[in-house]
Amino acid sequence: MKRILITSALPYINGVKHLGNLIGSQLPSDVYARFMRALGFEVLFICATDEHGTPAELAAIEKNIPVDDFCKEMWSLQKEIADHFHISFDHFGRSSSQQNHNLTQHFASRLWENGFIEEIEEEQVYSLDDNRFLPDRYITGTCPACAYEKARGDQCENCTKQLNPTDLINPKSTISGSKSLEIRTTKHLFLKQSMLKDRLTKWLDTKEKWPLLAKSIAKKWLNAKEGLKDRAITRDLSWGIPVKKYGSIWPGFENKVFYVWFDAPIAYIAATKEWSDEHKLKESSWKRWWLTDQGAGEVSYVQFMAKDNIPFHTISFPATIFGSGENWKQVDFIKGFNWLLYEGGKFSTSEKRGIFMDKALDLYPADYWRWWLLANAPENSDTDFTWESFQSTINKDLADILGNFISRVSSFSVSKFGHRIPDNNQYGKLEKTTIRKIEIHYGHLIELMKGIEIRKSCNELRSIWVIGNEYLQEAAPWSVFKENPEKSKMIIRFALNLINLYALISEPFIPGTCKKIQDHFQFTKLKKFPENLGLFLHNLSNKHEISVPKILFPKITDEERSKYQQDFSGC
Ligand code: B3M
Ligand code: ZN
Repeated sequence: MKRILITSALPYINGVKHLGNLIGSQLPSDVYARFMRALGFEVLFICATDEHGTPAELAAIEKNIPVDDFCKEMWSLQKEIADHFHISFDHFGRSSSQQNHNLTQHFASRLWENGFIEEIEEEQVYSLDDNRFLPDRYITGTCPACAYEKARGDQCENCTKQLNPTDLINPKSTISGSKSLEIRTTKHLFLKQSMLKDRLTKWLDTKEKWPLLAKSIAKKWLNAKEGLKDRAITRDLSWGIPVKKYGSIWPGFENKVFYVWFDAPIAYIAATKEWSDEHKLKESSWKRWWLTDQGAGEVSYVQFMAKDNIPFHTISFPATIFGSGENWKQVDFIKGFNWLLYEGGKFSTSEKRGIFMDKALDLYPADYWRWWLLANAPENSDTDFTWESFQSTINKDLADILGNFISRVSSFSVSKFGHRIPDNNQYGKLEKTTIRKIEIHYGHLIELMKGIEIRKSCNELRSIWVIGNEYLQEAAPWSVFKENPEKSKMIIRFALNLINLYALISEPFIPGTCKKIQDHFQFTKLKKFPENLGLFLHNLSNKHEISVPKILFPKITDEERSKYQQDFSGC
């Protein structure tokens, strides 16, 4: 497999995302994309905003602007923030694009043709004052089981009982607070997933290598006691993709749109087409990533997402693809993430608890956040962000280990040998054993990244940085200098080569800093990682100019830590 298609779950449009969202998909997918590019794979890295559905409508109403203007504004804000976090998307599209309208309607038509869509009449709560049908979770009332007063129409948060809106005592609309509700019948399209159960099961059985999280969630749904449920793929809303069949409005669905979870995954494909349209490429350039009979057979497709998104990606979207009867690429590997907690509790937008992506960048450079989040990625269980941990990780790993190495080496070099790189490259035994040690960890790092083991990869990278410090300690150029200045030249030259290596291979993790280091020392920005470390560590030439960079990672002080702990603890 020489080509890798990578998608990050689409951030929902209704607001700026928090750090938990960042580590749940965009950030790990970025590290993976960068690393795979550096290994020489042809990578296409796609994301988009997920723009439809009731929460988007409500957020726009709150801001008092039309929902399409709201989405446009939020899309550019989210794109800008992703850029500041150095997320290297090849394209950041929008689920509301024309391309996605066309494709979503295309999929629905194909599913209909193949008998996987059924029209079903349902009873649903209609709010007279809001003038609309209410989605279950926009109805609250008293739980019949535990008397909790704020139970939602889909579930009671207090006793976890699954509810129907009609179970609630004293139901009201959460949008307006109105109690003038009535039951009306409405017609929806249902995707008959149950008909595809065997096909899905067989397909999932071939995914032995998937992480447990993704597989177990998928299996749970497939093998649910009540069977695999068919899903409504339309909604009584105005904001969304119009329900069309073969290009014209689906009779009876004039005032309805497709359900956001039907069109959102299709937007992975549509955003790829957006990318190709934007760059005025041939049709074949996006199709070779998505259609197995047009080149996508040799693509490895990897999706990144938080655990709550897994059912839609392992059941509903694959069912849509299978049901179309066309040669669309199915996902090969799903990397799912658990929750990031904030100081022992949940991140909460409404309670202003936790750190949001825009605020984070006001406090510290993107790489501080990237490093902490990656080194602590919630891969095997939920993980707690604490300010203590953030402070100690950044101060230790980035400031004391990596930053300190670079500043010690460069300042010694400048003070003893001036602004040219010292010219002795006759490495001795210690240098050779150091290279061998690094080679071992580098090999692990590559294997771990190929398997998308983010935390473990960070450990390997950190070990490679530590080896530099240990080398310096043992080689002790400052004492060697007194008796043997030639040898200390060699030591420093080797150490400067290590800096060159660090700036290259740390790039997927902390790209902002690595670029800074490369610019400062005028290192060549190679696109690919070296295959032979021994050779690479001889790369710097005599002409190289050396000076001491400004402190790369100012430490996080106790005062800062306790101030921010206060500031972000919520209202
Ligand atoms: N928009 C993520 C969320 O808001 C959701 C992902 C869609 S991926 C197709 O939970
Ligand atoms: Zn209850």
